[in-house]
Amino acid sequence: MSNDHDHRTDRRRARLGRACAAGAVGLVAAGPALAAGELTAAFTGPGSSPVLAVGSAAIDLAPTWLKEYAIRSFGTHDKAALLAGIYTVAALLAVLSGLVSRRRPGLGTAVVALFGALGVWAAASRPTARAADALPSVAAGLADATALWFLSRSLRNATASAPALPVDPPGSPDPATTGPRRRTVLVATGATAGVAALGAAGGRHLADSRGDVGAARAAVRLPAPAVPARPLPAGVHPAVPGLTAFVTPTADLYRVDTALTLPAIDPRDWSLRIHGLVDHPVVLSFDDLLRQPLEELDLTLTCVSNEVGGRYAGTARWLGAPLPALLRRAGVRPGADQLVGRSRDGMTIGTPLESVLDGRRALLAVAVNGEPLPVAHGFPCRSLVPGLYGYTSATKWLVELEVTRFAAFDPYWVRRGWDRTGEVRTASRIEVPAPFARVPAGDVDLAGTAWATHRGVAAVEVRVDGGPWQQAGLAADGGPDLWRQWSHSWRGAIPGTHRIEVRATDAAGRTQSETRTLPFPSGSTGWHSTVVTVVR
Ligand SMILES: Nc1nc2c(c(=O)[nH]1)N[C@H]1C(S)=C(S)[C@@H](COP(=O)(O)O)O[C@H]1N2
Ligand SMILES: [Mo]
Repeated sequence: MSNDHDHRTDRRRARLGRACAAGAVGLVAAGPALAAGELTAAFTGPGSSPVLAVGSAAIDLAPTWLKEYAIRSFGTHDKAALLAGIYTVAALLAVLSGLVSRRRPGLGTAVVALFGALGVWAAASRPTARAADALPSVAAGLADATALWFLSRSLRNATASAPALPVDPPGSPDPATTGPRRRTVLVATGATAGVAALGAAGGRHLADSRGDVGAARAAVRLPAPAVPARPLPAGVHPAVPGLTAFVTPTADLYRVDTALTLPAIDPRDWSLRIHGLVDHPVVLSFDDLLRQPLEELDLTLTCVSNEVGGRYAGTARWLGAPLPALLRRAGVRPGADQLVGRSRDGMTIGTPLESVLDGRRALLAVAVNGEPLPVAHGFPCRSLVPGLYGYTSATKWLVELEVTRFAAFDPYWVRRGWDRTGEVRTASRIEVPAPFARVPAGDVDLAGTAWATHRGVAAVEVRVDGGPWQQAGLAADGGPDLWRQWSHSWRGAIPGTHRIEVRATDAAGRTQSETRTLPFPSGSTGWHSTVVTVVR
């Protein structure tokens, strides 16, 4: 091999080494940004942290297909997936800022400034934004720019201080990564990373402790209901192993919302304002709410994003103040047709007023299954309206109810093209046997759950391999606001692969349509089916 060739390889290696060092410097310089952002956000509110603000803006800007895709593929982990994506993009930009700073420090600063500006814009775009929400991103940008300037300068000095190739003998170590200057760079980089890690962890901790409403939640004393729920009839749940529980344990309730950080609301600082097209606007404190004649309501809540056979449905015993009575007290004016709930985090949810006032048991719920609402499910207060999907009825972290008109205001999901009524579609699913289960030949237990919330389920039918529909046995009826479980004995199943299908009919006599549609814009339709293998 020629000497010349060695030179070239060495030079290439040295260049690569320097590029890596510069990229690493950019990445490390983003550490103080993270720390400054978190520490500042501990005071301005967790939602204003640059990463979370950008994440929330991304959620609001995401097209419907992408949101549906995220809910479908990541389920309740959709937010973790989003944050992982944001951190990845941020890390790439940080590396880029280090690389360009090598030759053009000004350009590096520009990349950082762009990044800070993105955070400021995102924070300002939040529906609940205040001027102070820009501070964490500004602090992060300044910290990043300072660290980047300082670290790249020491890296440049280390590189420049050594004589350049090819004067060096072949194989001599790269000056940027050796010698006393190298130690300076390493120490500075390490110290920056260490301080940043401490700062970020400290900021997180501070934010968590400031936003912890666990104690306030534990201190809530729930009054006894003025109207207790009737006990559920015996036999609402067929004793088939593997079938969903009739009442969903609170920990298993599905969660769907746009909140990257859960609103932390101390009930002592909470109030609910009922205003708009009313004769007497009302403001209720949490104690005022608890002094209402509280009612218990057994209700199945479902999400419009639930796909055929999906798990975004749950049944619980809710406790709350009757909403129709409060609205009547406020005096709804003629012409009003929409009730808009606003949450502490700026979500708006619009409910047809006629649904709330037609006699159904709409609630301002404060408790579920005997406990104050979990923070993830709306503590301290959320609305519930039987028969409507969550996105048009179930505002969590509720702070405001505005009586208005559909013509006057489009709430969050309606602006994104979803149906403004949100009436729950009839749905049914097969839970037993599990998909692709292997079951012994002979009689096979089939079982599942169906709902047509507020209308009630009148019939469930199943069929095997496209054969004749057969009536499934319906378990005891808990009432129209609750799902209904079913079971059926499939007689004489013979070995092989079989397809089982289910469909339900609501109390109005309408049977689920076979046509498969996606959740957007008014809920999925189609028959759920499952494939099982019968073995000898
Ligand atoms: N503040 C707020 N309330 C919200 C939402 C939200 O994103 N933010 N999502 C709604 C949707 S789409 C559904 S299905 C229900 C889900 O309630 P859960 O998470 O308690 O099951 O909450 C509703 N209320
Ligand atoms: Mo939903």
